[in-house]
Amino acid sequence: MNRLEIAIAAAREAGAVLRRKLEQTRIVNTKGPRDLVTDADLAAQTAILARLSAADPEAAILSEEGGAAPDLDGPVPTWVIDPLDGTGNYARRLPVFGVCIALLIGGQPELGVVLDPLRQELYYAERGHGAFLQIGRRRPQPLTVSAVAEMGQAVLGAGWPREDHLRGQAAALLPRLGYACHSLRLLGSAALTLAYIAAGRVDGCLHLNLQPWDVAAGAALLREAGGQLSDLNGRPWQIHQRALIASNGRLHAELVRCLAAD
Ligand code: 2AM
Ligand code: CA
Repeated sequence: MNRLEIAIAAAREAGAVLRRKLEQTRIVNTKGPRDLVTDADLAAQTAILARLSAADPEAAILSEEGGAAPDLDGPVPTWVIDPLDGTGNYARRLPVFGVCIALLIGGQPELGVVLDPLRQELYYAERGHGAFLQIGRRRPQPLTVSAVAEMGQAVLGAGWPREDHLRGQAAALLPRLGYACHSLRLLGSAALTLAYIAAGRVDGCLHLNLQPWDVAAGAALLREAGGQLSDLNGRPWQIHQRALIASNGRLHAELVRCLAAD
């Protein structure tokens, strides 16, 4: 198996765990204000770690739910995983959540996999080889971002931060997007929002406090699907930044301008 196949197999195993546990999931911990962990996050993580460490023992691993934090910028290939992106949705049985697995080398995503286990939608990309969506066992289809070039026609995703001070910033910024765009969607899963931009379903998004595991896989998808990622000032995305603007590329400059307006 090559690394993409390993990542896909691990994501499918975690997805099966999430499907199985959905109806009887329990909140086992509260990591911080408004930050939950369920037994399903942990069980899905266990499945992924077992698969990755057996199949790729040389690589380092960064996972949301624990373990040491490896150096993401170094030359050692590093798996960056979020066993469950959208835990808040999952705990409420809102059917918008996903499994994210990416491989980083030197801070750059080499490949990324996002799986929506309820819809059996598998999004994957490898650097230089394009991005694809496989639904069920059907033939994978290449992904391309939307052609929407005007804010007035754009459907935009956004996150609602957990931290009070970032809520203030979000409350100041979101109305700017909300007035300018066609409509807003707060989906509750940053990774699926990025996958949807790669698939042309959503045209752009704003998130103010993402972690590497929320965004690494989606960044791999978006780059291969022709999208763009940056910080709030339009500077090229890098793995350690918290705030993210992502788009189909055509809208990017306008998004940056709209958010910078005073
Ligand atoms: P999680 O479910 O894996 O924690 C919610 O808007 C989305 O942003 C989810 O993808 C959530 O990931 C992610 N997120 C991560 N850290 C966050 C934070 N501090 N505040 C809000 N959302 C966060
Ligand atoms: Ca998570």
